[in-house]
Formats: sequence, C-alpha cells, structure tokens
Amino acid sequence: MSEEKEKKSKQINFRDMSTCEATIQMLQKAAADGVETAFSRAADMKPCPIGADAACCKHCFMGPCRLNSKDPYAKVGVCGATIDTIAARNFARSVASGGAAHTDHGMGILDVFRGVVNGTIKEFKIKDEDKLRSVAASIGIEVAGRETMDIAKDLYTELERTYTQVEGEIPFAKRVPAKTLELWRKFDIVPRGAMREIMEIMHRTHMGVDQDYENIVKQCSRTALSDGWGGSMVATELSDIMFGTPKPLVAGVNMGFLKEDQVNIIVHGHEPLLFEAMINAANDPANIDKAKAAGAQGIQLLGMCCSGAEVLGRHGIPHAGNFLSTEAVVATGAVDAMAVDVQCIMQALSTMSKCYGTRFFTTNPRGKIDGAEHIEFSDHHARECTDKIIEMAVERFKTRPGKVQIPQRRDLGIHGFSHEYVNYMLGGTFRGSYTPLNDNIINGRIRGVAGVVGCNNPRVKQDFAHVELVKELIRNNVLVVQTGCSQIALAKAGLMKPDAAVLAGDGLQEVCETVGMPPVLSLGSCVDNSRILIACAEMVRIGGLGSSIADLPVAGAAPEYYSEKAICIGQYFVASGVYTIFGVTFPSVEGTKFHKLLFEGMEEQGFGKWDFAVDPIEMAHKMIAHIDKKRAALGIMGERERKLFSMEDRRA
Ligand code: XCC
Repeated sequence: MSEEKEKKSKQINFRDMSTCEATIQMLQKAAADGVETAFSRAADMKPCPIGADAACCKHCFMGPCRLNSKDPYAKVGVCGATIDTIAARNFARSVASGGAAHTDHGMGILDVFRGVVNGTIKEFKIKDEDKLRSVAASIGIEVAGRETMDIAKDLYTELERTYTQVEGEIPFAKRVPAKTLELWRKFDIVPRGAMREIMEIMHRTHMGVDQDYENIVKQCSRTALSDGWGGSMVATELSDIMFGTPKPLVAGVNMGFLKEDQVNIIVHGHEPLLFEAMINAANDPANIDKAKAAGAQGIQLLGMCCSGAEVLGRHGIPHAGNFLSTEAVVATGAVDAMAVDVQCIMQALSTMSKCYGTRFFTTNPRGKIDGAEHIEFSDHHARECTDKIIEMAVERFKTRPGKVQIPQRRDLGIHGFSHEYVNYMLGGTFRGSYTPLNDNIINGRIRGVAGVVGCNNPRVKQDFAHVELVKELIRNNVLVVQTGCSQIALAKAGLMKPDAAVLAGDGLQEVCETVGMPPVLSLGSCVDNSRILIACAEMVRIGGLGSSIADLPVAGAAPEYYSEKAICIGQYFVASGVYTIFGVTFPSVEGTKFHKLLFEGMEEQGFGKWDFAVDPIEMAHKMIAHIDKKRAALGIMGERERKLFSMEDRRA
C-alpha cells in the first residue's frame, strides 16, 4: 500500500468498525504491517450515492444514465426509463445474480448426487437414508417397501426439474402451504425451473423489454422463489442426505482455534463438497504423518463464512470467523493454507496471503483469482485436490515465519439445529412435532419467531447490529433462528449456549429451560435459509397460527447485508409472506412507486413486506410490532398462561 494510504490506515480506530475482538487485534496488526483490508479500503472509498439509491442505469450504452434521488421524477433516462423502471431493473438483476449463486451451488450438489446415485462418485455416499425417504415422500415419490437407491434415482430425476423445467411448478412447490401457493398461482409467480426464471429476468431487464415496475417485481418474486423453494432447498436437502442432517453439538467459533503447533488450513466459500473432502483428507493417517514429519502436532481444519457454517453444525469443525474476518485471520500468520471455492471470497485475499506467506488456493473452475494458485477440485477425484492442498500447507508450516500471533478467543456454543431436530427436540421421538412451539406461541410465552441472517458489511460496525438486534428480540420473548455470518456473530457473543436463556424474557426463558435449548438457534449456511421456509410451512400445517405463511407471527432481518444473495433471500421471504427488514442501505428511493410496492403494496396483495432500519433496536421493535400485528389478527394477544407443555391439555 502507498505511504499515504498506510498513514491513513494506521489512523483508523478499528474499534469503531468491529465488535469482534480477535478481528480488531488482527486489523491493527495488518495496519501496523502496512497491509490494507476491506475496512481500510471502505474508509478510503465513499459509496457512490447515485448507485446506492439504485438511481443509476447502466444496462445499455446510451448511458450510464443518472437520476436524482432527491427529485426522482424530474428526469428519465435517455430511453425514457423512469426511476421506477430503473430501480426495479437494478433490483431484479441483484435477485438474478443472488438466485443464480444459490441455485448454481445447489446444482453442484445435485451433480454429486447424480454421481453417487449412478455409482461414478465414490468419495461421497448416502449418509442419511431417513432423510432421503422423507424428502422423497414430501414431493410425492413412493417410498414404502422400496430400495434406497431406487428412491434416490427418482429423487434425482424429480429434483433436476428444479433447474431445468420449462413449464409447470417446481417439485418443492408441493411443500408450500395451500393458501400461500394459491396466492402465488393467482399472481402467476409459482416458479418453473430456476434456469428459465433467471434467463427470463435477464431478458426482461434488457433495454426495451419490461418497463413496468410491477411486472418486473413479479418476476423478481418468481425468480427468488425458485431459489428459496428451489435451488437453495435442493442444496440443503441433498447435503443433509449425503453428508448428514445436523444435530446439535458443542462447537467452537473464533480465531483462537488456530493452533500454533499444527498445520492450520482454512476452507472458505460456500459449497460443502470441498470441505467434506478436506475433512476426509485431514483425517487420513498418511496426511497426518506428513504433518508430523514436518514437526507439527497434526492438522487443524477451520471453516469461514458459509462453508464453515455448514460443517460447524454438521461435524463440529471449528469456525474461524465471518465474512469481515476472512482477511484479518490471514494476518495471524498462522494460516498455512486457505482453500476457497465460490462466493464471498474477497479478491484481496490473494494479495493478503502473499503478505503473510499463506498458501492461497482457488479450487473451483467457476472461481479463479488472479494471483492465486488454482488446484481444481473434481467431484470424481476429490482427494487429488485436497491431498495436494494439505501437502502445500505442510510445506508452508515447515517454512512458517517464526512469529505468529493468534488472538486467544474461543467461543463455545451449540450448533446444528435442523428442521428435523427441532421437530424431535420439541416433541420427542414418538410425537415429534412443532405442536409445542405453536402452543407456546399461542399461549404467549413465545411472542413469535425471527430469522436473523446474512452478512457483514464494512459500511457498518462488524457484528454490532446482529448482536444488539438479537439480544433485543430475545429479551422480548422472540425466539431467534439464524444462518450464515449472522449466526457466527451471535456465536462469538456467546448467545448459542443454553445459559444465554437468562438474557431472554421470562416466557422464552421458561421454554428454553424446559427444553434445554438456547434462545438463538443456529441452522447453518445461507442456502439453509430454506430450513426456515420449511419451519414456517410446518408451523402453518400444525395449525392454530393461520392458514398461510403471511398469517404467522414471524419476521426476518439481515441487518448487515452486503451481498446480492441477501436481496434474493429477502425477496423470497417477502414473496413467501414474511415481513423482512434490512439494514445498511436499501437499493430504492423512498417515495417512489417501486419503493412503495416493496414496502407496502406487496403486503396489501397478501405477501410479506420489505422494511428498512439502520439502528438494531429500532429494527427489533419494527419486527416486534409486525409480530404483534399478526398476533392481534390471530386473536392471540391476550394474557399469558403460566402452564408449560401441559400433556393434559394436549390429550384434551
Ligand atoms: Fe456471509 Fe454466505 Fe453473506 Fe457471504 S453471503 S457474507 S452471510 S458467507 Ni450468504
């Protein structure tokens, strides 16, 4: 970095930019070492105000056209496009890109499932047969008396339609509550295959095609739903089938899980395939011997971002940190190798790794980075890639610069709540059911359920909004479920332990203590937001809380999002009926018709709605107000009853 930049970055008070102690320490170290990070780059570069309001159109070369968000209807683009068309098109392109990321991830998992089913892939297998059967049955595949592999073949054929089907509804539409599905049909937004929906959105947003913001938003919903109830759901369900459905386990988060005397390898990105193969490789005695021969005690694998979130819950592999810690962790000098696949991988990691001697590997043909070493991961020969990475990491360990600096923070918590486990946890083996959850919402011990998910963004203080929002929600008896980088923020804050129940309001606390669960449940990666959709569908099916997802006293939030995937996730939650609030910034201009459609109109049509707030406490109270509105509509705003899980009542 230039001298001037170095001076500036040394002046940054990183405590104003993050609440993660380990990250702050490493950011200070990087600045002292003269190495820049996203934090220093963000401090050095203001966001473009026109782009931030989505008032810039660059979809053709008569422009780029810039409208004035202070007076949005004063001007139109060269072609005559209004602010509503421009903002809706920009929003739609984010939905398409975000949806493509998740559905392509799901497709990668489907490719492996096909190899497992037809016997060409030996590295992976069907690990959870019960889950295979229940997923197959949920979409109408006959399972009784059939061989596992026969069911798996049928399931593959069905699920492929999630991507390729040119007409008709995607398979998981069968899981959607009837009244919600009816609304989708009325608005003609039941998704066909994701490939078709994404192609169509790209076509419609080309200059001169769809110039009606309402019509564009409809296609946003259809495309986003092909992610949530399509690509992402396939990714989650098939990953559970092949790698195991998560069950709660004690696992650790933070940089203190790097070990000075071990070969440390970080896997960062999203698809679980690389990580699963890496786990096999790191447990191979031959590779452990190589590490020992180099003077290490063993091999320490750690996850980051969503790759890490999946194996944290599935296998208890420690997690080094969320999105904004991915550069900071390299500054420890203790990372011998970082292997990445796709999504949320900052290009700067390549330079950063060079500064600290970390071996940095891209592994996916879809995600190469200038300056990184590429070792391609093949589903059919997974170990060739992972063994090579271990070999290089061991080499680096041998030549590791003497002094490493590992922040000694380790946060233990319970991770790995799947929909299946929640069912079991609440109802037990013989009466597994969401009934106790619904009962406790109806009797008011639990006010409602909130999904708090999503990224970090260097424009706001890392983890601050996640943690303060969740604390305020549980204090008000709202049960919180989490995915992605948000769940890592809360894990670092210690809220994924059962004893965090003391921070909850007395109703939620009582339920947590009875069941022995934390007030904040970690569900996995961003594609695992599909678990939240399934949970919502199950709450409707059990009864007592209305007949569509839009009736439920639930809300969603992404207080520190940065990614287009988050926009797509938000849109599929809203289209599914969920009130969804974002922080940081929102890509629309207040007061425009497009903005009003997202923030009011969709709710009037029977869907959920978008909302926005930067302050986490304000955000929490907006969510609670929505939950209370739904409770009032359901007629369950009354006094709380003090009896818990009464078997007598249930029998009656
Ligand atoms: Fe984290 Fe998924 Fe966001 Fe990326 S996008 S920053 S949650 S790793 Ni899902």
